[in-house]
Amino acid sequence: MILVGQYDSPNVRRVAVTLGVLGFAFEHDARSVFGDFDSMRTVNPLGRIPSLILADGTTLIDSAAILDWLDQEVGPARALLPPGGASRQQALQRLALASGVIDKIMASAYERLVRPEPYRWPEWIARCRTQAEGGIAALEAQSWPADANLDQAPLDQACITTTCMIRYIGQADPDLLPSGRYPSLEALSQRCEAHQAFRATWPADYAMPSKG
Ligand SMILES: N[C@@H](CCC(=O)N[C@@H](CS)C(=O)NCC(=O)O)C(=O)O
Repeated sequence: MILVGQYDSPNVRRVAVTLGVLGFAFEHDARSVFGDFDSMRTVNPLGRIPSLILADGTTLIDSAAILDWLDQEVGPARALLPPGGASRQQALQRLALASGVIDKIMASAYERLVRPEPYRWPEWIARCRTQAEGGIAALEAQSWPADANLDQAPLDQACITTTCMIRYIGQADPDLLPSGRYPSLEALSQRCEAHQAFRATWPADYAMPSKG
C-alpha cells in the first residue's frame, strides 16, 4: 500500500505511525498537498492528505476513515481503539480534542502563512488559538499511560494522535507550548516520540529536543 502525504501533516503522520505500530509494510509518496495540487487531486478528489492506496487500487481518504480501516484489518484484539464501552468513549473524546486542536492550529496557520497578508484576520487567528489552547488544557488534564517503555507496551490511538498533535503545534505555533506548561503532554510526547514507529516519520536531519 502507498501512503500519500508529507509527515509535517499531523493527519498523515498519525496514519504513518499507526501503520508502523500495526506492522503494515507501505511505500511513502511524499508529494506536496500545496506544491503538487493538480496531481494530488487525481489521488483524492478533495486534493487533501492523507490518502492510502491499497494493493487492489482502492484509495482511502481521511485519516479517521483510514485508521478505522486499519483497525478493522487487524481485528479487535490488536485494534488501537477499544471496541466498545467506557474505554472507547474515553479514547474517542481524547481523539476529538486532539483532532479539534489540530484543526484549529491548522486554520490559524493557513490564515497566517497561506492567506496573502492584506487579507489576514487577526481576530480569527486569535479565536482559533484560544480554541486550541482550550483543547490542549483539556488533554493535559487527562491521565496518560506512565509506562516508560512503549516498545514493550501497546500504543493506543489517543496517545498516537495526541503526540502527533504536540509535534505539529511545536512546528506550526510553538508559542502555544511553552516548556513546563503542560507536563503530562510533554512526558507523553517524550515517551511516544522515542518509539520506532514515530522515529521512522522524522526527517533524516531531525534531532528530538531534549526534555527541560
Ligand atoms: N479530516 C481530514 C483532514 C485532512 C487535512 O486537514 N489535511 C490537510 C493537511 S494535514 C490538507 O490536506 N490541507 C490542504 C487543504 O485542505 O487544502 C483528515 O483527517 O484526513
